[in-house]
Amino acid sequence: MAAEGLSAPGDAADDRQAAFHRRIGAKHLAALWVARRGVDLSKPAAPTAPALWRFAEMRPEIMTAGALIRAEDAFRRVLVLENPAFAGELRATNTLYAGLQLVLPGEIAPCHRHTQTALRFVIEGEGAYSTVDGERTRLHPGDFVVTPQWSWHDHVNEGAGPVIWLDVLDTPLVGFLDTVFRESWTAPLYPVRRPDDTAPALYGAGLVPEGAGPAHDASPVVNYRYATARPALARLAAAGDIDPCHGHRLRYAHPMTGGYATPTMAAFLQALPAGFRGALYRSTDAQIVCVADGSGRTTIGSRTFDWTRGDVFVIPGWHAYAHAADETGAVLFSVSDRAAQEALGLWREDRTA
Ligand code: 1HN
Repeated sequence: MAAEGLSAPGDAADDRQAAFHRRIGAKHLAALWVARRGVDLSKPAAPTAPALWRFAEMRPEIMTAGALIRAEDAFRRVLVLENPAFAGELRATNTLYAGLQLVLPGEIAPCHRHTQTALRFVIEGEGAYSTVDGERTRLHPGDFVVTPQWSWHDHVNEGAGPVIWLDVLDTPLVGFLDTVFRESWTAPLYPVRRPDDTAPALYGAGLVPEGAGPAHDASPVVNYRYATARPALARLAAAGDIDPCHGHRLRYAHPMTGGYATPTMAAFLQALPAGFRGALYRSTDAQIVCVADGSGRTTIGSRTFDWTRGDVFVIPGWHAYAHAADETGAVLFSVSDRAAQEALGLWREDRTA
C-alpha cells in the first residue's frame, strides 16, 4: 500500500506521504500517480450531455427578448443554448457555443470582428442581410453562412417579419487557447464594397477570380444556400448514395482546398429518407444538430429525442447514437469541431458501437 502512495490513516508512512504532498504542493508540483489514480483514460470522458431545445419553446422566449431589448443595445440579441452539463458556461458542447439570434424588422446588429469563427444556419424569416467583410448576402431559411475569424460582420433586417437563426461559434475553444481579440467597427454598418452575393456566385460555382491569391483558412463562399444544397442532396439520393448511419450526407467544403468550411468547425447537411432507420454510430466530435426539415428522432445511449423543424440537439462525442426519420423524411444541418480534431490527427469514428 505505502509504496503505491496510500496507507492506513495515522501510520508513520501516511504522515510522511501527507507531508510530502503538502511540501511539493507548496512548490507547485503534483504527484501524477495520485492525480491519475482510478481515472479511466481508455476512452474520452465526454462530459457534454445529450440535450434538445425545441424551437416551439425557444421561439416565444426569443420574441419576448425582442420586446425587452433592442438589437442595437445588446451584445447580440441571442438566447444561448447551454448544455445542461455546463450550466452558466455559454457552451453547447465542450468546445462550441450555440445560440438563437433574433433580428427584428428595421434592426441592425452592429458591425464588429473577433478571432472566433462564427457559423449561422437560418431557421425563420426573409429580408435580412449579413455583411461579411464588405459583401452583403441575403439570408433565406436553410442558408449556411460563414463568418471567418477576424472578418467584419453585421446583420440587418430589411424585411417585414422577424428573422431567426442559429449561431455556432468556436468561443470555448478559442477561449481555451487564450487567443480572443475583438474590435467594434466605427459605424453600425460596414461599407458595402462589392455587389451583393458575389462570393456565393463565384466560389459557390467553383470559380475563383484571377488574382484571388492563395486560399484563406476559412471558405470564401460566405453563404452556402439551401436553394443549392437541398437539390444537391436530392441528386445524391437519386444516385443511390446512402450511408447506413448518416443517410445522404454532404460536407460543406472549402472550394479551394476541398477541406472543411472553417479551420475549427466542420458543417454537414444530410437527408434521412422517409422511414430511415440509421445504424449505430459514434465519433469523437460532439455535434450540434439543427433540424432543417421534416421530423424524426435520435437515440443517444438510453435516451431518445423526438425532433421537428427548427429544433436543435447535441450529440456528445463518443456516445453511440442512431437517427430515425418519420414518413416525412428529414434534413439535418450539423456542426462539430471535427475540422480541428482532424487537423490535429485526433478524430476517430466507430461504426461497430
Ligand atoms: C457574435 O459576434 C455574434 O456576430 C453572435 O452575430 C453570437 C457569441 C459570442 C461572441 C460573438 C454575431 C456571438 C458573437
